[in-house]
Amino acid sequence: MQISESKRLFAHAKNFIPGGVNSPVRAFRAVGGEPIFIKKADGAFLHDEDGNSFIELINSWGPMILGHNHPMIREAVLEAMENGTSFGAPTGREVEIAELIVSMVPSVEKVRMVNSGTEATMSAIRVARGYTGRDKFIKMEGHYHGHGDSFLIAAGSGAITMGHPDSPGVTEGTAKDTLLAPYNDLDAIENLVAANDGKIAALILEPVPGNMGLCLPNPGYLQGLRDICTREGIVLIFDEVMTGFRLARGGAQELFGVIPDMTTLGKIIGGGMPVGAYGGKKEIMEFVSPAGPVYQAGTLSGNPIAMAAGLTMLKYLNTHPDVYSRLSEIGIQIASGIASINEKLGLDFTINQIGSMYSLFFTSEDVVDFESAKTSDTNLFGKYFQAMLHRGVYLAPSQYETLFLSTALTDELIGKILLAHEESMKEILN
Ligand code: KE4
Repeated sequence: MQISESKRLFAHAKNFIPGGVNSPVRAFRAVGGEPIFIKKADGAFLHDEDGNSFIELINSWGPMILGHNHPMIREAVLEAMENGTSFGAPTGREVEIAELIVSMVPSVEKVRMVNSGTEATMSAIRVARGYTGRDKFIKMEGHYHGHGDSFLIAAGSGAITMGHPDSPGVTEGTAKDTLLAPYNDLDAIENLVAANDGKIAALILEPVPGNMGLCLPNPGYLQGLRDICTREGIVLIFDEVMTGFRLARGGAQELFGVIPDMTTLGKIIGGGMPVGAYGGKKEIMEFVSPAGPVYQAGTLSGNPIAMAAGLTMLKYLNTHPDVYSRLSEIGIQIASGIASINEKLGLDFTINQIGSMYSLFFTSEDVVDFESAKTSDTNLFGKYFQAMLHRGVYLAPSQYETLFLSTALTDELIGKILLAHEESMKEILN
């Protein structure tokens, strides 16, 4: 595979951008080789600067649930551009998307638009602290809630991929208010609550975590968290930046029937443009300035171009619920196809899949939390990543990421993915 233009661009980029990329996991540090520079994308394909094309299973880390460069999104953006790109003043579209989000996401009675998932989670924790008057919050080991200081403790995604789950630059003063528990362990939560009586403002988690690779909640786990938070007056926050509008119209909270007090959203919500949001119960959201005292702001929050893209995406998902059954079919087809190939090859690797998200772990252990995810052979994963890339399939460049499928994947493309998988496994294990 010819990648001279990507290599040239990467070498040049490193003169001006730390590590040559604007988000660490893109640098391929965990999988070897150098990043591919993308020129364009459409449907299920990425096309790089050297003319290579890839069937892709990241979809911009989630947003491209309908495939890349969807005509209806492109048209909506171009139409909005006619009227200008940013006003810094309220617009009708912001009201329309807020009303739609409230109608789609069960926990959201009021919502504030921001520009990223990180802004959403940072803001949600601040509001929960302002609402309860308490300082501490609980996060799960291996979960990733963006790069806000208080979340970069035992963080997943790029933080663990780069080997810095506890990032330098986060002060002791900040870290002391972040309490950690293993995912899928209710006893650990009870112990933290007992040891910090009346001091915990919030519990935030990825209800279906994708940032240590994909894990599933044990039966009753999410409801257990709900019950503890209700009993203790702790604000339960579902970080649905990944799962929101992906696992169901109303995200994981709709799928599992457990309703948090607040929800953070991102990725799909912007249709590929920079958008995040946080929302929840009216009585909590009324604490947000200017309605209440908790300050949060943003120059480009509710940007008209981003709102046009996001509104078009959400309107489609809201009126085409069949998308979710199709995405689940695709997820099951790929995961079961991989499982049967692995069985034929005598391989006992773990696959976790739900809807249009899945992860292949290079471990034979069940992967139910951060510790079990970390038993994976990340070197072997790196070889697999490169073998698949050279066969035209673009995966997330880290074992500690989930894959995101789109409706652009046809049966023919799924067949190509499974063929590439079989050939790659034979290559790396011989
Ligand atoms: P952003 O600030 O990257 O928009 O969102 C942060 C975030 C918050 N919560 C969850 C559950 C997330 O998955 C994310 C971001 N996800 C990563 C992928 N694991 C973004 C990719 C990257 O960091 O480049």
